[in-house]
Amino acid sequence: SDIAIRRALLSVSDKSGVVELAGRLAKAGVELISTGGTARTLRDAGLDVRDVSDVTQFPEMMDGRVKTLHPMVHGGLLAVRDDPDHAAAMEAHDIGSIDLLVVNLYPFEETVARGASRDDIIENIDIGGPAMVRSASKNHHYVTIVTDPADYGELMEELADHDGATTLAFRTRMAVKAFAKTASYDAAIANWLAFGDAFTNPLGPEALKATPFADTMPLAFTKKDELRYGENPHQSAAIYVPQSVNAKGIPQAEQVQGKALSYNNLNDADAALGLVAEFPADRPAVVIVKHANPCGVAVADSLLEAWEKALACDSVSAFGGIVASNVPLDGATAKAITQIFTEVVIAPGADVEARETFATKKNLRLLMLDELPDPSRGGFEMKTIAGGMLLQSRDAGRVAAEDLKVVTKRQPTEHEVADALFAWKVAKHVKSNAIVYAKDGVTAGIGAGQMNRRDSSRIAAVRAREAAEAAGWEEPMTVGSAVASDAFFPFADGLLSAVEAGATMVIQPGGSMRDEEVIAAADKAGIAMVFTGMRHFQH
Ligand code: 93A
Repeated sequence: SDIAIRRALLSVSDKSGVVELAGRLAKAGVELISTGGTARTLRDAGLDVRDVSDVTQFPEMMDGRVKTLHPMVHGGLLAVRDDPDHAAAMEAHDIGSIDLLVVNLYPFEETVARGASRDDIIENIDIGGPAMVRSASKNHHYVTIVTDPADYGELMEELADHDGATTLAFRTRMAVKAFAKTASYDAAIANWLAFGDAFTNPLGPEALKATPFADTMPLAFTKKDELRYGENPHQSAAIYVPQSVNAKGIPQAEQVQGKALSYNNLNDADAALGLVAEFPADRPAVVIVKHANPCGVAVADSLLEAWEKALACDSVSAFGGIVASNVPLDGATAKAITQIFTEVVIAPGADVEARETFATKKNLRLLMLDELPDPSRGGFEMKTIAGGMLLQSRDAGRVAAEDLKVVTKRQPTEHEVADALFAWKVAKHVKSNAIVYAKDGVTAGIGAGQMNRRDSSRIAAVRAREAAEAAGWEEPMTVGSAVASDAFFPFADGLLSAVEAGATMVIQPGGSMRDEEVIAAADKAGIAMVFTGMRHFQH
């Protein structure tokens, strides 16, 4: 079962170690065949090499896309040496056997990782290489395959130990490695095609709706960290990042200080980052999240003011919360944040004073990002259910002032529209049923996760009253506020409880069977209402 190496084909992208290996082979009298770049490297080192194009009598063409895809190559790799029919075919077509194949593939994953263009990435999908690797590996009973420069040393030892031949055991071991290589190579490509594009190319909501899902999902993810436990201490957990995708989010953030993030921390931090990224950096915004729901959100002229306003919305829930800002942190804001117990702070940077302040709270985790993720980017969300998995394009939907349709007799003021759009942005990130009251760029009350809309509306109003009592305000901020509902009001009752709380404007998708009833109730109360035509359920 020892097979002597007489002819070798070398075609490598990673040229490291190839000159030394080829030199040893040449010295042992092995004929060397090579593709363009590899042949050049070997010739430059003074070695005698035959071009593949000479073997195939076909030029390398189409920018190298077609160089080794030829029967003269694959016949030489695939022929069963002791099969008379195969031997006759080789004879008839003058096909010489190839005993050793040394190939490593176009650096696909590295090309994705360096943020190359789509065309560049596509060009780095190796076809001829894996085809040869598979031919040689299938025929490992006769052919030796080596795909990793780290194995050249072992190959040379094998040849030295067996008089210029390899053993079946060696060839089998290398074939296992080779098939594992082409399998993971293809998985990385499928993963990039399925997810990479959508993660990196911002697609509009319409394009996302039309996103084709593959019949089988590659889902190649790499474990980034083991987590101490999952949502509860008796659950085990880990965090994974997608392979061959330049994703940006909490897993890619730099943790400046504090102990390792827990499963819940990561989940909450993601919610906080997703919401704060909705606010353009030209005005400071602060988001405080608890249990993956925002409990206070504000935009203001200064970051400190935004923090104070967000905190005032619900200082009870903010205890042990996750704080995110859309601009770099300054010392004054850092001092204010550290006045209360905070689990995680996330921002696109922090000045020296802020860092020094946070450093005094060694349990606080500080996460720094280069930039906030684009809220209108593509991407996917997945969720397992018993017996399966649900996959959907992420909710990249956004609503602007020009998308709003006024349905009431009263037109909203410009100020009301601004508050309504602010409330709408927040509501998108609140678990359904979501009701969000907002006034002057600050959340006045948030109602989350109730099974009916009226309860969410009432809870939000109660929060606002309690915030007013705690702060000693004359009236709750819901008075004169705009209120957002993530889905339509199925009945007038939810809207009426908002009117009762003092809201003067409503923003909601519309589309209920009872829209007329709800509009009539709004008209009767003298408030303004707009329809967005877009729903933002989040469960
Ligand atoms: O573009 S390809 O898919 N078409 C081919 O026919 C082919 N044959 C070998 N890429 C092909 N290769 C790859 O070229 C090898 O896998 C190797 O990575 C690379 C070596 O090219 P060169 O010797 O020109 O540097």
